[in-house]
Amino acid sequence: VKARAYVHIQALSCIVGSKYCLDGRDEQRAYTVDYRGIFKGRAMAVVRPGTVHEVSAVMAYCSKQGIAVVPQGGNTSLLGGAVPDESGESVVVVLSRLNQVRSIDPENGSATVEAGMTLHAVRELATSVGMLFPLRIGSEGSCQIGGNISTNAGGTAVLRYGNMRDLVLGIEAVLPDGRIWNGLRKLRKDNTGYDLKQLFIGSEGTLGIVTAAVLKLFPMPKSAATAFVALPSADAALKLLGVMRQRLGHSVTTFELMSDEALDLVSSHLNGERLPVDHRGRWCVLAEASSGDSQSELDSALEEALSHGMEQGWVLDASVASNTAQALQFWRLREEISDAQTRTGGSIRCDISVPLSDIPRFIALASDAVRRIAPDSRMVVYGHMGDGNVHFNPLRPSSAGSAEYLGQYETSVTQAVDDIATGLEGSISAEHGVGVAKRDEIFARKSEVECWMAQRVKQALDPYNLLNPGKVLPFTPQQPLASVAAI
Ligand code: LAC
Ligand code: ZN
Repeated sequence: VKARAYVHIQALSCIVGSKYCLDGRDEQRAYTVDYRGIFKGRAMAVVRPGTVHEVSAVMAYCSKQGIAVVPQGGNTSLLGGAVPDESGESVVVVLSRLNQVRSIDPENGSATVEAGMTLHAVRELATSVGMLFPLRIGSEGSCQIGGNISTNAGGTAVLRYGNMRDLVLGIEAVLPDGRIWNGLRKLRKDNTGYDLKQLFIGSEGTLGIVTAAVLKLFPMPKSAATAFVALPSADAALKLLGVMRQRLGHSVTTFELMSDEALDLVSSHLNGERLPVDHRGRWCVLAEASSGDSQSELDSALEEALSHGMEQGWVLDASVASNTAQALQFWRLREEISDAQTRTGGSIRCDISVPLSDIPRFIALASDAVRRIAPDSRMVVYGHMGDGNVHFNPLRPSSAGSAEYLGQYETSVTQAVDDIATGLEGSISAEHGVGVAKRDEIFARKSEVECWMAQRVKQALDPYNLLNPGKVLPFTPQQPLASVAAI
């Protein structure tokens, strides 16, 4: 086995250069373990190709040799979708060196970029031509466009601009046999058959390796207004959102809900940072509006919506940021929650969505269910309420150890929370995807016909199960090459 691996490593080094073919355990670690240190795999080699042709050559070689390939972007996945399994037999293909801007066309409202550009770099690129690339997630400094596409990333501007799927016009991908598909179209209309790029969006690298994409750019809003609001209940938050949408229409860009336990956690993580509101209820909301109108028009529309909320008793207190620095301070309280959880340890992470109107009901039912199973849990609940999506993440009481709490409750709490979401016709993975962590549970909950269709798509594009095996779909052992040849 060792001799065989040696031959493969030599061949891969010839393609990408020995400097970019890592075979030592230590130098591989940043790519074989996820950033939270929860999913730990091993690889035969980690390769870092510099061009799409090198990606293609690596994939063609691995395909001929029957070697599994795990594509990886910024390695910020929460569900283990981007790291290899423990067999040590797969090759991790890291896209970070494919980080060039291929072209930018402000008049068409599009930019063609390679998969390894960080989201931050793409947002800066758009800004440099006076435009906006609206995807916004906390990991923007590390996560990469290819990963954003492969996981159909969501985040905090979906309410206004949609998920990643809505932001992609075209794709270039390397297929499991190594061929390159150039689907880098810059069109807003193209009804010429199956929309094949959709197969690569959200399929977590199981059907092809995304190497470049044409992204939509938007006019940069002229004004933005950010509010931090305290509310007595999730139901009040729903009502406030309704009023904001009535008064501000499409300008409502962000509507993020946070429970008091989530805010306690993040504020201690930020060394006791004070909240922008004096009167705290059970919940807070970070709301942002942005538009092409003047700042004063936007401000007064937001103030009106908040005053109306106060009169109705839905709003207990509200603070509107008076400058960008203050807005960023509000944002930090929201965006640091996930990291605060990672550092604290002992979070059961459920990422659910239900029809927006059912969010308060979901939260009430799920909180009751968790209290029955694990009574002292802290209800760290936060997320993208405007999209009907909350991260419902019960946290260990401070008296309990992380491993102890997770060992005792993770499975039963997850099942209970997911059952409630399912009962409300919701999703048990709204934006974090499948990876390995959610794979079996998701498949067990889907209908036979849906599982059949997914398996057939996989078989059609990747008949030998070489691309990211064991992710998204139930694990099926790889076919040996002998039977491959016979097919
Ligand atoms: C967030 C990540 C965890 O919303 O999805 O912060
Ligand atoms: Zn989120």
